[in-house]
Amino acid sequence: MDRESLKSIALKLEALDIQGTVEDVKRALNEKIAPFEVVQNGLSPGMDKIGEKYERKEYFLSELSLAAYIMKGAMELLGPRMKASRERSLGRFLVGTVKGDLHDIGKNLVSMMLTSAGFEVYDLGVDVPDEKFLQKAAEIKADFVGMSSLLTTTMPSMKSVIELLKNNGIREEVKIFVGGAVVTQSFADEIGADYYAKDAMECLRKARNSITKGK
Ligand code: B1M
Repeated sequence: MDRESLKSIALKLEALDIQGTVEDVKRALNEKIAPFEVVQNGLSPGMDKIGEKYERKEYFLSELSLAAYIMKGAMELLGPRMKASRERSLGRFLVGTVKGDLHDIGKNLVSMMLTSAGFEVYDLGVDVPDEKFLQKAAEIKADFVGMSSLLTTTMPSMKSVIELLKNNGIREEVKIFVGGAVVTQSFADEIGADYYAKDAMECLRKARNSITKGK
């Protein structure tokens, strides 16, 4: 039953059915499917199909935008269900999408998951200049700096942010996380990030583990 509900969400999103996607997400929540499951196994596969159709020129920028609009509406339903209250912060987690990149759905999901688990999240938004990461990390005394990139062309900014943190003496004070559709473990290793996470759940798990383990 769960699998069918999630498949239906993916198909409705792929078909850009606004009403249908929202209704299916509501139904899945009523069926007590975990919000993260809804994203991971319902909305995300739907988004992947949209990306594939865009590559085959069956969908264009207007369809990508509509898909993002539907996804954001669905996330508004899911967000409140992810919230949990914690008395103590697990650490200050600065997060943003790197310069030149406007994709924020995955980054917002990462923020939501971390917040609900008890991290104090500072979200810089999208198209964040390298210097802004540095300035905010210093200002809030961040424990974690997380960068998201969805475009091959914006990945190099992750490296330049790390260099900037290094040159300003705060690289060793923070744990650096990178992620996003185009990012890989080997890229993370190459640029000297501490952690790569393939999805928001893995980001949360690695951030939590790093607290007990150190770096
Ligand atoms: Co664009 N786009 N887009 N797009 N878009 C992609 C990324 C693309 C793969 C589509 C394709 O061609 N198949 C392609 C990039 C190709 C590449 O560089 N290799 C692409 C392109 C080319 C573009 C434009 C250049 C198109 C154009 O203008 N001609 C343009 C660029 C604009 C810009 O940023 N400067 C563009 C624009 C857009 C929209 C604005 C229309 C819209 C984004 C709206 C928004 O985000 N507010 C959009 C969308 C929706 C997509 C696709 C279809 C879906 C992305 C998404 O939201 N996925 C995407 C295709 C795809 O990825 N399959 C595509 C769902 C989301 C939950 O997944 O963001 O990957 P994701 O996040 C995951 C993980 O990656 C991870 O956790 C999340 C899951 O739990 N994660 C992290 C993400 N950040 C993390 C950070 C972490 C850890 C994990 O640590 C800090």
